[in-house]
Amino acid sequence: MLKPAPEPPSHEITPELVYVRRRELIRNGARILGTAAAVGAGLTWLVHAAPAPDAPEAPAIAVATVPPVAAAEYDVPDEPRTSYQSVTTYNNFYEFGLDKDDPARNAHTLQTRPWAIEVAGEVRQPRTIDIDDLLKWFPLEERVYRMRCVEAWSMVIPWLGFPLGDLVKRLEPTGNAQFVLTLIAVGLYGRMLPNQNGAPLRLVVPWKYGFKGVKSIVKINFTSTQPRNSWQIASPHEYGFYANVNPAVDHPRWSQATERRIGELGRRKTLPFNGYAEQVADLYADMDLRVNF
Ligand SMILES: Nc1nc2c(c(=O)[nH]1)N[C@H]1C(S)=C(S)[C@@H](COP(=O)(O)O)O[C@H]1N2
Ligand SMILES: [Mo]
Repeated sequence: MLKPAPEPPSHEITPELVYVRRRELIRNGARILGTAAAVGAGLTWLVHAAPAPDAPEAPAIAVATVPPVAAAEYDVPDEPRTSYQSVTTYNNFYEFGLDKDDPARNAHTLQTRPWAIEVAGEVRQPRTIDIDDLLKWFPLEERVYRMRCVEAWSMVIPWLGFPLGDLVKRLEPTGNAQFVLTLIAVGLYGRMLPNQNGAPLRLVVPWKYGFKGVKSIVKINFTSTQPRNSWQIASPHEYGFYANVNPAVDHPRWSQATERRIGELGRRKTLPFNGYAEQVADLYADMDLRVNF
């Protein structure tokens, strides 16, 4: 059974982040539009990063340069958003327990400050970055994505974050990397990311099963060889490297043809690439997706 969303503790809202982003907002607004009026317009975005109807009142994250309304290509307009309560109390975060309500109960023990991210591997300059420095690098934008867990349940979540591609460019890997649609999330529903959802930094790859969405990232390692992920190591015949959402390829223990959308009765048909085929299917055009699951 789901517990009600806990009141956000005041430390969840990082004052430094809000302060820093407000300054950045003013700077970006000035740079991009060059007028005092534009700066004023920017400041209004700060206050209407709309929280969920059922989200407890809390200051919104400052959103610089991109209005906190998902652009059409990053929205799921015909499918209702999963409630804030469900998004933050029905979680997979095995470090904090195996039941769905364990992370919401236990993740308060996660200390998200200080927080360092190690950048290693085939990159111009291996180094360690402090989360509060990294958070100043990019404007935040809202993207509403479907999320489909390999366990055949799904949600629709309004994330707040920045494109992984922008981060990768800034880290200067020596090889060529290409990223479509992929977001690094630092918030959801216009608020700071709760610990149970992977604070302070979490990957969102909407066309892949949820287990590719690494929570609470501490290291980014650029490699030229395909790494093995934890779930592959745990059970390679059940969880593959690609992990593309695919209704035609069943999990060995259950069908992937349909899914339970949290908060809805009945089931929905699972869409190829979780509904993002138009954007990403060509990346896998030459692949046998039964072998490369
Ligand atoms: N570090 C870590 N990240 C993780 C997991 C985990 O157990 N540990 N579970 C994954 C799985 S299986 C899913 S479905 C999503 C769930 O994200 P949510 O709880 O924010 O909905 O997180 C993914 N990221
Ligand atoms: Mo999952």
